[in-house]
Amino acid sequence: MENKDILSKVSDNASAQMLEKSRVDCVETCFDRAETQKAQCGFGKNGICCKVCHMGPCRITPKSPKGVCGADADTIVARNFLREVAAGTSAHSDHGRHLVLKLKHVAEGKAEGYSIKDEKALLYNAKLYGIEIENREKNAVALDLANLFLSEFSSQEDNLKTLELAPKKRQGIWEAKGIKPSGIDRMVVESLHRTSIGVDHDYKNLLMHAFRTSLSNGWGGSRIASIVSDILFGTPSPVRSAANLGVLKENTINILIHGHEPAISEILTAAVSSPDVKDYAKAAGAEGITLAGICCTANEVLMRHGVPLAGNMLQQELAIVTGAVEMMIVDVQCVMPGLVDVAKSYHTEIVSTTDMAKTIGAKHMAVGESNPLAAAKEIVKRAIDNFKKRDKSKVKIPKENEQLVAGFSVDAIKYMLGGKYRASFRPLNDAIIQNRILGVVGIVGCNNTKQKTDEYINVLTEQLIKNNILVLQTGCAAICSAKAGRLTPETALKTAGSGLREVCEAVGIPPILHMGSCVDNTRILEAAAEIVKEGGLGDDLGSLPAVGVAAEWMSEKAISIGCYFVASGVDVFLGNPFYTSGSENVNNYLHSGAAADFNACFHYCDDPLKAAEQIIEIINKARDALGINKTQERKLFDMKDRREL
Ligand code: SF4
Ligand code: MSK
Repeated sequence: MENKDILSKVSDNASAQMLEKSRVDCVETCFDRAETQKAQCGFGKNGICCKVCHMGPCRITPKSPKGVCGADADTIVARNFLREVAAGTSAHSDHGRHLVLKLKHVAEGKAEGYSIKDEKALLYNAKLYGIEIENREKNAVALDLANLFLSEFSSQEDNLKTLELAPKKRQGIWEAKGIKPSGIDRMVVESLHRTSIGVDHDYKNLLMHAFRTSLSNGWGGSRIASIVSDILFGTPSPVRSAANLGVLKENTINILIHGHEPAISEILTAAVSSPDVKDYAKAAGAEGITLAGICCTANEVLMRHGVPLAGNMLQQELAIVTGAVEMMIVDVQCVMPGLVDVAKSYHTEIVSTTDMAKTIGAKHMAVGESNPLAAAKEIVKRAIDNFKKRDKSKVKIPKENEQLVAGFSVDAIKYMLGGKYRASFRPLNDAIIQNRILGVVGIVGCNNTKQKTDEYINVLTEQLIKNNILVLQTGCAAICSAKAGRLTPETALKTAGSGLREVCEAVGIPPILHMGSCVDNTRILEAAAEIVKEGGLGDDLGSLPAVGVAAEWMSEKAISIGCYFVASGVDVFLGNPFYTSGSENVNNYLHSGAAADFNACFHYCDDPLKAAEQIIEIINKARDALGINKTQERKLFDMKDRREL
């Protein structure tokens, strides 16, 4: 691969160096495989290939506008879309379910190695769901909460209780449209039923169920996952750390954790810092152990322990190409099967830890229910044993290693804004009303080999903060800003607009807030619901000057996330398109018609600068509707103002 080709694929220098090294080492990565997959199937891209029964596969063309059963493009495209939403919903929600079961086992005294780390979060959430907390043992409260959450998965007729955390007006919209979900599992099963041969053929009916299913993710499975993670592992608060492949070290044992579910990575974090494991590493001739993360497992342990970020989605193979990784420990989601082949060229071992996610060629070492800490230590010691196999001639660690601040849970933001005794969103609402902050944009999602990594996210983020828009980030998008050095107040404030800078400096927050993993997108909704509750910016999520962006998305999870944002009233920009263009009706509904139902829809824009302009236009329209789009008297928000609050 020529240097200019490499620079057209990745934005950061560390990735470029490793991509170049992969060429020298004759290692194939996703960037090479993307080349060999270049002529991608047009039927797949347009969503007009159907194989839900074995009379097919049927493909829609002008000459054959209907499948064997008579299904047209609208039906086929809508069915495919709903199946993607169902898959995304199931991934996030199953993650949530595993955590709820862990909470249940903790409450029953059956989960060795785990405990309730954040009792305040337990009591706060139990109260939120109407569970009695006075004079009760915390385990009894936790058991009730876990059982309530399990019923959110299994409920057959009742609507999800978690929906009640949304503003009343939005709940009314869901009721009126008939899309209030009942149990999460039922929504996913019904999605598969409806899309099987000969069931639901009305594209609009299928799409409405897509939105209903997504709500069972955003206001169900994902929200529950974030709540339970906070209870079991602690609610994140601001923490300093570092990002990019330069966090790996020449003289330490380098272990990467990759995937999504925090239960295993929490135990691994504990194992790495235990004295016997540290001594074992020293005895192996290393200066210590460097634990770092990839993708959203990285975000989980960064938010709670300050574990550094080695990289985002498309850096998972490049991290191994450094030649300095003793082991990559994986759990679920976004883990490429290609890792095993890359690892063969170095001494790296890939270890899978959960029975539901195995890869041929990876060593499987389950971290189960019985003595998980011992299992985690065994894995880490195996990584240490691997250190002696490292071939120094193959080691090249890029220098890139940017400082960052992360850990902005909703609780932490409230605390930063209002202080310990008056934690509140009021100062943010006032700053928006007074036009110091124009609006809020959530930038979420992945990297995609179809786009130069990180570029869309970086360009858009810079434009937005320049225009006084507070940016909330999660997932691999947040890792992208971290690598660009934009997650410290010091660097980000240099490019922020004057109003945003004033507010951020007064309350001590950066203009780009890292709020967690991709499951934590619900923290963005939680923050939006808090802003509505605080008052002065309308009575619905749909009235806020707020927009969501999935800039470089690739996963079915991102489609589900986009749908629950739109159904919640938040417009969503996509940096690459859905596979829906084969049906004008489906495409038009998603990209404009939905606005009549939800006051929000999807927008596809492949140019981040144009996207910034369109986002600002949407935000200004929302401000006009709220009657706050006039220049207010500009005034610094000082300590006196905060005390008066
Ligand atoms: Fe073809 Fe209809 Fe079967 Fe789909 S469901 S594969 S369109 S016959
Ligand atoms: S890991 S879903 S690539 S954000 Fe959550 Fe990153 Fe997207 Fe996976």
